[in-house]
Formats: sequence, structure tokens, C-alpha cells
Amino acid sequence: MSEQARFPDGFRWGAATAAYQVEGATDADGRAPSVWDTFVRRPGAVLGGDTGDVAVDHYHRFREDVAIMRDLGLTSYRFSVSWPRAQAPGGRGLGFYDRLVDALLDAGVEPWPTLYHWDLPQTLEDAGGWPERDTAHRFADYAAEVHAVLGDRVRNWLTVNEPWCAAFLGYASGDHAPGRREPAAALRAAHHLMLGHGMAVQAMRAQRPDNRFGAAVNLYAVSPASDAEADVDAARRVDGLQNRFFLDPLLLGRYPEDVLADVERYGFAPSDADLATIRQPIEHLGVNYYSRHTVSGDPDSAPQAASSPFAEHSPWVGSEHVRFPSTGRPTTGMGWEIDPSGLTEVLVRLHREYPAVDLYVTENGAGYQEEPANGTVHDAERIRYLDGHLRACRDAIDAGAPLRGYFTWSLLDNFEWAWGYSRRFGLVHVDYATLRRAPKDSARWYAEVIRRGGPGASE
Ligand code: PNW
Repeated sequence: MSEQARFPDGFRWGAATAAYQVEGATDADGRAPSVWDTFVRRPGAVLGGDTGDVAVDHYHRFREDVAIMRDLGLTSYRFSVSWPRAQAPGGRGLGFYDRLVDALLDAGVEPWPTLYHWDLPQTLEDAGGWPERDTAHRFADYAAEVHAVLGDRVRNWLTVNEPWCAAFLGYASGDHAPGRREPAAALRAAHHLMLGHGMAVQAMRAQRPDNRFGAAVNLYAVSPASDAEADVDAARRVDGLQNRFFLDPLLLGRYPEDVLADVERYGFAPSDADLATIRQPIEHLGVNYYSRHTVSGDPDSAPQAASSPFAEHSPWVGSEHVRFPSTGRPTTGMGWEIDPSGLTEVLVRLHREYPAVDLYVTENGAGYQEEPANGTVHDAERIRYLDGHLRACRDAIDAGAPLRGYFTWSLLDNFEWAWGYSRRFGLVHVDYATLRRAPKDSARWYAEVIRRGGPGASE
């Protein structure tokens, strides 16, 4: 590929996972069930009836996994804390994260916890879940409990992961847990996820003002399928609900007027006091980027399957007629179109249109159905995907975006939500029968990128 793209000194090189996707040990420590433990048992919710009961057993194998990170030369590891595990009786579950953090620090890997990666305690869902305001208060209490234990050793924190997915796949399309299909409730869920973020940052900052806080949002580049008015308006709506509905409250303290108008019939009425809480000063924003949305306003154009193998109900609350026609670009094994230039676009937009915060790509990667050949996964397609997106990061830095680090999704193959174990995102292959880990070609390639400070000339 093209010439060498070196990154600034101090740039963080990481990989990411999430608790329910990797830990397993769902009964250990007196951990109570989360909404995902419940959802995976609903017939037809997850491909193949897969569950996270064992996942890749990271709970028992974390020392081996930390050694892999050290061998790859990762400087940072993004993981999530399971809320029901952390709140297990007697603080036993928090002990796991305490040991994990110490193991990471011993290996010279900076811990980057995310407090909410979709595993709401089932008891809170039974009380109404994220559409209820009380859940935001409970989240802030939980955040303070975790931060009180780990905040002395962990400097960088992320509150919620991808509130768009948690709200609109969880409560509108029903593709993710808790599998509800209630558009008005989904809007309240989105609001309370962001309110929970703001309250959690307040609570943690009160404990340790010097730590660094932020949220991770999933952003897309968005373009209309044509310059027809219906397509341009559909792109505005998708950009509105996917990107600006989260960025504007978090960073500007207001909801976008056009989106409020799009969702008017659902009676969404956030208060100014809540918006002030949501817009806490934050030090960083995590950007999860996978693809570009090309959008059509023509309800007869072909829909592009996105959120689950079963996707039938729209997550696009207030804009249910939007469609995602294929542009013919190559796709990953998820059917998601590959477009690195969209990552540059997203990062540069944040730099130009929003107040300055440090930016981190907190997820970026490619999922495939793949198996080893003679013991190794030769994942040239993943390497090409990652190389292209790292060069896109470099372009964004050249354009002035304050990008400080990059976490690939994922360190290990793992439980891919509604897709079960059928799609693999790892740099490291996991044999699900034996749980044996084996680095793919992409793991060796990434280690070399880190060693050289950027993707090389000789790809
Ligand atoms: C993100 N969609 O999930 C998550 O943060 C990860 O846990 C996940 O494994 C990764 O991306 C790959 O999927 C998403 O349908 C799941 O729009 C679904 C969608 C987007 C992100």
C-alpha cells in the first residue's frame, strides 16, 4: 500500500472488548443476571441460540489474555465492567476488575474501562429499564462504586458505550436486549443513557477531579443515495438520530431542533436541567466507527440488513421509511460497507463543529466468518480494513483533529450479540471448543504497526 504513516509520539495503541462478549462465568461471584442473560434465552433472538454463558472465558483466562496484550505491545486495553457483576453481594465481583487492572498495570498496559456496555441488571429492567429516569440515578451510583475502588489506578474512564445501539436496538427495533419495540420508550432510553453519563461523570469527578472522563458513541459518515430531495432529507434524518442526537446534548447541551421535529409525535420533552447535566465538561470522546450510511428516502428501495440477522423492525424512530441501498462498495462479513474516508470525515467534523475534546477511536474493526488454515487465520481482508482506517486516522490528524489513540475491535473473537459466535472480529482467534487462543496474521501485523509507530510502507 501507500507510504508509511507515522503517528505522533504518545499515541495510544489499543484493542477493545466488552464484558458480556468475553467474560463468561455469568454465575461467578454471585453475579445476578443482566438483560442479555435473559434476552439470549428468548427463542429466535440470537443466531444459533448462542449465549454468553461461557463466551471466551476471559474471566478465568484474563492473565493469559493480558500476556497476549503485552506480547502484541498494546499500550492500552479497553474493557467493560459488568454492572451486575460489580454489584454482586460483598464486593466479590469488583475483585475481578481489581485483579484485572493490577495485571494490566504490571504488564505496562493502560486500563480503559467502560462502565456500561449493554448489560443492564435484569432487576432494573424489571423496574422499567432505561426509559425510566431512576435508571440514570442508579447508573451514577454504580459508577461511583466502581470508581471508588479503581480510580486510584485507572485514570481514563468511559461511561456509556454506543447509547444509539442501547436505546434504539434495545427498545425500538428489539434486535438487542431487552428486545422491546416501543419507539417513545426508546427516545426516553437514549435521554436517560446520556443523563446517566452526565450524573456518573459528576459523581466520579467529585471523588477524583484529576481523572479523565468521556463517553463512547457510534458515529457514521452519512451521505444521501442521490441528490433527490427525498434522499437528502433521509440522510439529514439518519445523521440527526445517529450522530447529532448524541453529540449535540453531550457537547453543546441541546438537542438538534430538526430531530426534535422528526420525533415530535412520540412526545419527547427533555428538560433544560437535564441538558445541563448531560453537558458535563469531559476530557475525551470515544468514537466507534465501522461504516458509512448511504441513505435513501424511497421506501421501495432495497433495505440493507444491519443490526441483526433477523432485523425486521426499524430502529429509526420518527424516520421509519429510511432505507440503506447498497452502493456496490466491498463489505465485511457483517454486510457493512467498507469506507475508511468516512472515518476521516467523522473525526474532522468533530474537530470543526464541536468544542475541543481529545478524540479516541474506541472501536474499529471487521467481522468475518473465518476459520484457520493449518492452524493460522490468514485474515488479509482484516489487515486491509485496519490499514485503510489507520491511514484515515492519520489523515484526520493532518487536518488538525486531536486524535490521541486507536482501539481496534476486538482483541479476541467473541460473542457478537444477535449474531452469536457466527462472526469473528478478533486479532486473536479463539477455538470455541477448546477456548485456545491463536494470533491471526492481523495480530502480528498490528504488533508491527505499534512497534513502528504507524502502518508501514511495505504492506
Ligand atoms: C458495536 N448496528 O456494536 C459494539 O460496541 C460492539 O460490542 C460490537 O461487537 C461491535 O460494534 C461490532 O458489531 C454494534 O447494527 C452492533 O448498527 C450493531 C450495530 C452497531 C454497532
